[in-house]
Amino acid sequence: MRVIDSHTAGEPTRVVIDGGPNLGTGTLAERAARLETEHVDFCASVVLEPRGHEAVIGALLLPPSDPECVAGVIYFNNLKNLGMCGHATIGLAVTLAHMGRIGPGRHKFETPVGVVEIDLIDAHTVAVVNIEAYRLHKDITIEVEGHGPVTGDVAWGGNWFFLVKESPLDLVPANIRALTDLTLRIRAGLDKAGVTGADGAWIDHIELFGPAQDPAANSRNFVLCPGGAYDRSPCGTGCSAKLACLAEDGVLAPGAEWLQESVIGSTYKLSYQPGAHGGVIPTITGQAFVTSEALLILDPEDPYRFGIRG
Ligand code: PYC
Repeated sequence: MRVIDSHTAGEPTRVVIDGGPNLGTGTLAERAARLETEHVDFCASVVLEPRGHEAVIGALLLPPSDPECVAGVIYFNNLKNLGMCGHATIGLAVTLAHMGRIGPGRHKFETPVGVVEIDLIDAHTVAVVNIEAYRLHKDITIEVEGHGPVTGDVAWGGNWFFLVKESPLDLVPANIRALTDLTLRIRAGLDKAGVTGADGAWIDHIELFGPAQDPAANSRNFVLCPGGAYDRSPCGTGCSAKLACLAEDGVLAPGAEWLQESVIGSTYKLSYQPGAHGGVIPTITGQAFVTSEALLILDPEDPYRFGIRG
């Protein structure tokens, strides 16, 4: 299996170029459902230790069903598929450019939650125009074990997020363990209170916000991902959910820029335009770098060829 690794603002992406499972035909959403239910070993072998680690996002490159798209892609992590993934879309664009498959300019990718457009600005810099993001609930208060009440918004940015405006802890690398523990407890509190996304969807990402460290940035965040890892980048889909909230609260005008810092200090430049259904169409601009090209070997005698599972 041939893979190309990259990181976007510190968050890793592993693009599977060939050697992935045959998912048949159909929409990306249909093929993604097959990947998640019938090819658990494949996903685990790509992203889990000993070849990967908890933060790696896999990106399975597939032929698109929409002829306007240059590529189809299914994103997955150490737990499940992701509907969309902002950092991995930037990583995929830079990877395709590294391979000579796309040049500067606009291109479309098909994902399980819709078509996204990218602008390859240079070899490392990509602007992603995401699917429409929106806020479902404002100011939901839940009880968090060992902490007390926490208030946040529920919003969609390609994945479901619970966004807490004022983090109870400082958003610094030294607090990553404590932030991970707190956000896991917030997620358990949401589950216990029965708070979900639309149609009962699990809110699998938790996002805390606080003051930026760089005077040029507007805000800093910490994002818990579904499998318990934290996002090293400011999280593209999380930023999309944030833009939907900023727009609805009247804090950011269409076209105005917002610089979002991650817990490690990396940044994305954000803006939005009004969406057709009352939400926003986010643009996320960031940089990715290719870090390796590799051939993954699954030796039938290797007891951990399908990853170390907890
Ligand atoms: O950038 O959207 C994102 C993302 C989701 C999970 C990790 N990164």
